[in-house]
Amino acid sequence: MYNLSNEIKKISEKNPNEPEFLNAVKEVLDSVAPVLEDSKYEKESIIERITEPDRQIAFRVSWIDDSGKIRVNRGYRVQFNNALGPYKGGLRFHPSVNMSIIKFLAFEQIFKNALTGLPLGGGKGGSDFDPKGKSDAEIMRFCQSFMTELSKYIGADKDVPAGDIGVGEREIGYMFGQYKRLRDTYEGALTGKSVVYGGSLIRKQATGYGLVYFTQNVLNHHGDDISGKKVCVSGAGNVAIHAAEKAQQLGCKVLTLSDSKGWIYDSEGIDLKVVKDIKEVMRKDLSLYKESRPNAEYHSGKFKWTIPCEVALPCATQNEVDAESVQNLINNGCKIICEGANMPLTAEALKIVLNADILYAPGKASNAGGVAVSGLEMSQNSMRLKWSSEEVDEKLKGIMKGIFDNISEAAAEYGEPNNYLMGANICGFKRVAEAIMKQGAV
Ligand code: NDP
Ligand code: 2IT
Repeated sequence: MYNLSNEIKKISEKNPNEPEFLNAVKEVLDSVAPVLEDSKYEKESIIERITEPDRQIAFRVSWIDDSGKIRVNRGYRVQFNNALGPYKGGLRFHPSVNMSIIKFLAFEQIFKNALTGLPLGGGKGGSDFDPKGKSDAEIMRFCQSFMTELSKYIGADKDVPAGDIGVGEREIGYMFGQYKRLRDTYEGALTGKSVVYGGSLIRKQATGYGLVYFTQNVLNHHGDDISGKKVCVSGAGNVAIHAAEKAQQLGCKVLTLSDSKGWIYDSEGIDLKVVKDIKEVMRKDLSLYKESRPNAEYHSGKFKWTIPCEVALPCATQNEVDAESVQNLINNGCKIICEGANMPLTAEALKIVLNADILYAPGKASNAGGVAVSGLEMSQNSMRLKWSSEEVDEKLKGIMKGIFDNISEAAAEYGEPNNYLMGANICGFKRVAEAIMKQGAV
């Protein structure tokens, strides 16, 4: 049987200077400790195999800015595990991107993708390129250069990237165009494409909508309903906007959003038309919100979750919610935190939440709607057909319900029925481990 602290020590020594990755590994291994009591996992070296990526690729991306100067960034793709299907996971363009962050995201993605029940392995990629303040032409030249190298490693049956922070429909379009030109093949090697040329309806909305469907499932299970709830959301990107949109459609009042510069509080409920115009059309910051909604508040700096709410949906980035913030939520009577972002709670904040009287769902379960609809986009591309919005939305609802049912069953089986972190990690881990064990010494 495994000695877990020994294993964690070995992994830490093998991956120095990778705090985000090590944090993600520790969280999963801590949760699955009761499963690992079965000695078959140790016999089959599952921890060693599941924590070592199949391969991690880093490459130079040279591109020419509008002044004619050659600029250099670093690109990454971590192909972590393909026991269940082709590597699948987003690309992040943000100056903070490094190998530790990409490895942590790829590691989380393995279990998230397993939870969807679709045939998807786990991977993630990106670059330290900062899309902010760049012209469309600069974004295009960067994406083309990035894909010139990435195209050597991906393919519809091999590795299928999508969007993440800083990568949306525009960037996917430029990368898809370049991939097609290099390969001379029209295949679904990327998801999150525009619906104009092979994207799935509802993909853009899927992570945010799925998050709210998931939250509704948890609340229903506890004899409650999302309708009429006060909701705080952080972030103002793809996930945050569509989470807020679905919450409003289901009768919630959404009070806050945030971005990297500051946050807004609108006691009458956020006007998403104004937000979409600022963030998606003008690509500016939320300080402009007050120009259209003078009664709203704008605060520069970090959002500390000080506005009382019943539902909290962190949808910006990792480690955005610290101990003080979760304490604010708990003190103000928040009932549930469901993660739209990947690992938005710091390890310290998570510890507080797990010991408090508040429901909590980890991102690998609650934000899996995005990659699930990416899986459906892959199916539609392979079949050369297109499902209606209603069809995709129904499938998304079914997948989110399936994830909740499975993880709550796993949590109950291991004696902690409300511990959805444990349920998600156990359920995802067991699926991947079973698949690895059936495929021999790979
Ligand atoms: P976007 O780039 O569309 O939006 C990100 C938002 O978060 C922006 O409002 C951005 O602010 C803010 N933000 C990013 N980094 C920071 C930071 N360091 N500090 C403060 N604010 C920050 O990304 P997505 O909405 O796609 O992704 C949000 C989260 O959801 C990420 O954790 C991502 O991994 C996760 N996720 C995304 C999925 C998807 O399908 N897109 C699927 C599942 C999870 P600003 O506008 O100022 O840049
Ligand atoms: O974190 C995620 O799940 C994503 N960024 C979406 C991945 C995908 O392949 O759709």
